[in-house]
Amino acid sequence: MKTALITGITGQDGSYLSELLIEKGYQVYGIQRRTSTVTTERVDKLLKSGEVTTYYGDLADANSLINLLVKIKPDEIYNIGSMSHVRVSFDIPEYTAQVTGLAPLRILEAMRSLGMKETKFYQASSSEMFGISPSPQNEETPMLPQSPYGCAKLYAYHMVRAYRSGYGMFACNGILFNHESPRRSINFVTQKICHEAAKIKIGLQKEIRLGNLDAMRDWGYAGDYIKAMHRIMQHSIPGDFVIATEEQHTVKEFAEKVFGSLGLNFYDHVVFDEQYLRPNEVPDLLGDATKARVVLGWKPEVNFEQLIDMMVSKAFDEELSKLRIGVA
Ligand code: NAP
Ligand code: G4F
Repeated sequence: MKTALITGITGQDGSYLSELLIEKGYQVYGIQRRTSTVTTERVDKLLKSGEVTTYYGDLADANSLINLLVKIKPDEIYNIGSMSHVRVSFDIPEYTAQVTGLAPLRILEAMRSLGMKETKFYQASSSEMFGISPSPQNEETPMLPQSPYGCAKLYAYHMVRAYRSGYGMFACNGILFNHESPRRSINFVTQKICHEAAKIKIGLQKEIRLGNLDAMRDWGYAGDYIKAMHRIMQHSIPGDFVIATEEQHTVKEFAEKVFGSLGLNFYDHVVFDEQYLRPNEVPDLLGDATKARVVLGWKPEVNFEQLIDMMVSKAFDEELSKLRIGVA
C-alpha cells in the first residue's frame, strides 16, 4: 500500500485529493495546524472513518515537518498547504513568504538530508506566478508575479526545479489555474458571489460588494484538478505542468451567470467596494494546458456552466439550511 502525506489536507484541494488517494488504495496522512476553531470540516468524515490520519504540525515549523517525515516515511508528499489568498498576502507578506515560499524548501531539504531518495514531491504552484505576462500562459511563459503570494510561489517553484536538477529528486510543479468547487473558501470571488447571490434570493440581504469585475480568469473544477496532481506524480519523468481549462471569463460574466441562474439581475445588486481591490492586479489569466493533455492524457471534465450550477445549488441549499436552524 502506498503512503501519501498531504499538507493543506483541511483545505479545498486537500479534501478532494484525500478522497481520490483513498479510492486508489493509499494510506493518507495529513498535517493539521493548531487553530482556535476547528478547520477539519471538509475531511471530518474521512477522519471519523479512520481513512485519513492527521498530525499537528505547521508549515512554518521545520522540526514538525522533519518529525512527520521520519514517522510516516511517505512514498508521495503533496505540498498543497499555503497562505492561499492573494489580496491578504499584501497584508501579511512576510508570513506569506514563510509559509507559501519557504515551507516547500523546508520539506525538500528535510527529504534530502533524511536520504528519502524514493519519495516523490508535488508542489502546488500557481498561475498567479505569471502575473502580468500576456496570455495564453504555458510552461515556457515568463513569470512576472505581482503579489507577495505570487512571488512566494515563484520562489518555491524554482526551488523545486533546483532540487530536481541538482539532487535528482522526483520533485514536480503543478502550475494550476484557478479551480473552484462547493468546498471553496467563502473569501474567493466565485464562492463569495454564489453565497451572496443565494442570500439575496432568500431575502437575507440586498447587495453584494465587489472589487475589480474586469479581471479575466481560467476557472476549472477542483475535483478535476486534483486528478492532474496525481497524474503528474505517476508520470515516469518528474516535471512541471500547466493545468487549466483553456477557457476564460471575467468576474462580471461569472456573476451575471450566477445571478441569472437564480432569476436575479446582477446589476440590481452589485456595489463597487474599493477594499476588495489589490495594490497590483493580475488582469488576464488563461492557461495553455497542451503539455498536460499530450503527456499526461489529462483534460477537464466539468465545464464553466456545470461548475456554476454545482456551486450555486450547493450555496443556495447551505444558506437555506442555516436559515432553518436559525444561524443565518
Ligand atoms: P485552501 O483551501 O486555502 O487550503 C489551504 C490549506 O493550507 C488549508 O488546509 C490550510 O489550513 C493550510 N495551511 C495554511 N497555512 C498553514 C500553515 N502555516 N501550516 C499548515 N497548514 C497551513 O487552498 P486550496 O484552494 O485548497 O489550494 C491548495 C493549494 O494550491 C494552495 O497551495 C494554493 O496556494 C494553491 N493553488 C490554488 C489554486 C486555486 O485556484 N484553488 C490555484 C493555484 C494554486 P487551515 O484549514 O487550518 O486554514
Ligand atoms: O477569487 P480570487 O481571490 O482569486 P485569485 O486572486 O485569482 O487567486 C486564486 O487563484 C490563484 C491562481 O491563479 C491561486 F493561486 C490563489 O491561491 C487563489 O486560489 O480573485 C479573482 C479575481 C481577482 O482579480 C480579484 O481582484 O476576482 C477579483 N475580485 C473582485 N472582487 C475579488 C473580489 N476577489 C475576491 N477575493 N473578493 C472580491 O470581493
